[in-house]
Amino acid sequence: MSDLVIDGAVEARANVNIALIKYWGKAPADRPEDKNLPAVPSLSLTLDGLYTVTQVAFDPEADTDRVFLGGVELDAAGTARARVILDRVRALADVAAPFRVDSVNHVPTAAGLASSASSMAALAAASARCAGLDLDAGELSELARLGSGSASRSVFGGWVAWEGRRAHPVAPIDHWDLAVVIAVIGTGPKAIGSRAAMERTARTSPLYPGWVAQAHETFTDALSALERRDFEALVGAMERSTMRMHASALGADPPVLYWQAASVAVLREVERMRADGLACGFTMDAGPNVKVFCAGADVEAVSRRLTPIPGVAHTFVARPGEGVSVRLVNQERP
Ligand code: 2P0
Repeated sequence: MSDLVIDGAVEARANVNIALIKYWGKAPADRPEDKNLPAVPSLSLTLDGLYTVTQVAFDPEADTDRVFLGGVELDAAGTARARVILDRVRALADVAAPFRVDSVNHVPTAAGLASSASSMAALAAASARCAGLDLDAGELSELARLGSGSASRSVFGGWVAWEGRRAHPVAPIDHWDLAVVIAVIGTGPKAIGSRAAMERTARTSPLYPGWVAQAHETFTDALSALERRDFEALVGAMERSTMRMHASALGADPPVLYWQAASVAVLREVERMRADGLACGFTMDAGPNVKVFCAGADVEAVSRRLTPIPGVAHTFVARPGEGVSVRLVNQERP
């Protein structure tokens, strides 16, 4: 039996991350602990200032887990997603008591950055510690992955690779002074969520096997470019991964198209900036927003070029950030 932290709560804070080399598609899962195993390796940068703070405590009075986001209790589907992690923590710690989870996202909804990575990484770290588990970062990454695949990467700061069961850090925050300018684009019709979209792509797109077949080479190209700080090679690999991910999704039945006209306008402006000698490169995820990587010193020049584009609501800048952190709260007994 574990050394339970039952007289207080544990608080964890985790940042979102952005993938340069994309996770899109899962390996088959036979056991609960095989959930969200990726079909392809991915590479990400954890971002500063866009994060989730989550408090977890045991709630022996309750008969089931209760999960609150921004003070509002989640419905059964939302709670079920968190429970995948909570059930695993209970199994590892050999405890049965329900948890109470209070989570707040500091990721603007309009930012178009999925908060599932930061939420599930924070939930994994807080609940494991609350149950007295002393997991190392790799074990925590595996636990976070059960809630959301991309959460496996948010456990670590800086540049992170994810292959197989867990992610691992590949370069620290100060390895390279790069930043991301995010062009927020009006949402248009409601997009299909990434979990359903990648499942549909894998099941119905004739382009999916091609996506999987090229993924490892694109990933190793990006790792090598990152190691030698070769910006052109890094954004080349990032843009190939982005376009091939979206191409595989376009081939699904029915097709998955995340782009708006303004998304394409931003991609064209990236081409023009490069032609003008301003080094930058784009990526896109499961939505219309475009994220443009550039040198830290060039964020204002890039923002000035993206902000006036029709259909771009606004831009904001994100820089490399830390991995998950945990602290105990309310430890004193009454
Ligand atoms: C990524 N995305 O690598 C890719 C690129 C979206 C596009 O990881 O089903 O929310 O929870 O494992 O992690 C978003 O997918 O999916 C994602 P699940 P997740 O960032």
